[in-house]
Amino acid sequence: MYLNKLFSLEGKTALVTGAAYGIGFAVAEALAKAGAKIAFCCRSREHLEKALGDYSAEGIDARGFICDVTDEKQVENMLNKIGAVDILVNNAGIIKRIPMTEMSAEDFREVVDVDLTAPFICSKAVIPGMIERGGGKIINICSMMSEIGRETVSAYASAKGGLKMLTKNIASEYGGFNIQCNGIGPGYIATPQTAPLREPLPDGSRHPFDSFIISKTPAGRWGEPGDLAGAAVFLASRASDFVNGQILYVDGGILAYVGKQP
Ligand code: NAP
Ligand code: GCO
Repeated sequence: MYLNKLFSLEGKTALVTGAAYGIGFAVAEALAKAGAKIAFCCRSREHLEKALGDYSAEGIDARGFICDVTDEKQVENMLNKIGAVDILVNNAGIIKRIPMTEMSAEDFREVVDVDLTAPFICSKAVIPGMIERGGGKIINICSMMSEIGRETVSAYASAKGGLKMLTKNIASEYGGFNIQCNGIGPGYIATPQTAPLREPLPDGSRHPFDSFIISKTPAGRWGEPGDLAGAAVFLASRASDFVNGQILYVDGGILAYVGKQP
């Protein structure tokens, strides 16, 4: 009973961006199962239709919208249709794996636009309503790359590092209005975004990056989108009312580990 009350999202409306599949879908599913009403968006009509069927198969009555979150007008129109948002999850994100010296400024800007500017646009749009209603929750989906880098992901790491700081800044600027803004830093999670890193080689052997991640993760496996459910419900619920500006890494221990000894 006590735990139900602490983690219940009954009566709350959550907007999860980019939740047609992958991490966003799993987070929206978890929030719905904790009692929240779900609104989600994505860019493709095909993804939207499929997702509506997938939510419905889980017994979730989700409202879906076509909305590119980098476009302020589209975000505004979507929010007018949704009404009050108590929980915003900035999940929509893209990655371009290109060595930095070969990457165009245009490609770099596109990644920053989706992964950093869009969370600014969506948060900016819901904060006034949250203030009016006495509070709210914003969860930014960050990354290992909010802390560490690697070859080919300069734009993504720059955006996700920036998203960590946007998280801390929203917490600093609006914490006094009972708004908690925290991040979740997923480790390597098996979704379409990371599928190219897991694709078996032509001879059927494991992709070297796949083996690398398993050896680099103390849990010894890739994460599943559902691994993020607990952190999402915690950060969306009153259980986290005095937690603000934090990034909760859900990574099977990667960030704690120096790597397997040779
Ligand atoms: P994904 O499988 O590629 O799914 C991305 C979702 O975002 C899709 O629903 C996509 O639908 C939507 N989307 C992309 N750009 C959008 C835009 N401009 N406006 C609205 N929707 C948009 O990605 P994922 O792996 O689930 O990752 C979700 C988030 O977690 C991302 O921010 C990612 O960087 C982060 N993350 C992922 C991992 C991982 O290992 N997978 C680890 C750490 C962090 P449409 O294509 O229809 O728009
Ligand atoms: C990559 C990956 C990562 C993950 C994730 C790690 O190419 O290294 O795609 O960046 O998606 O964000 O937390």
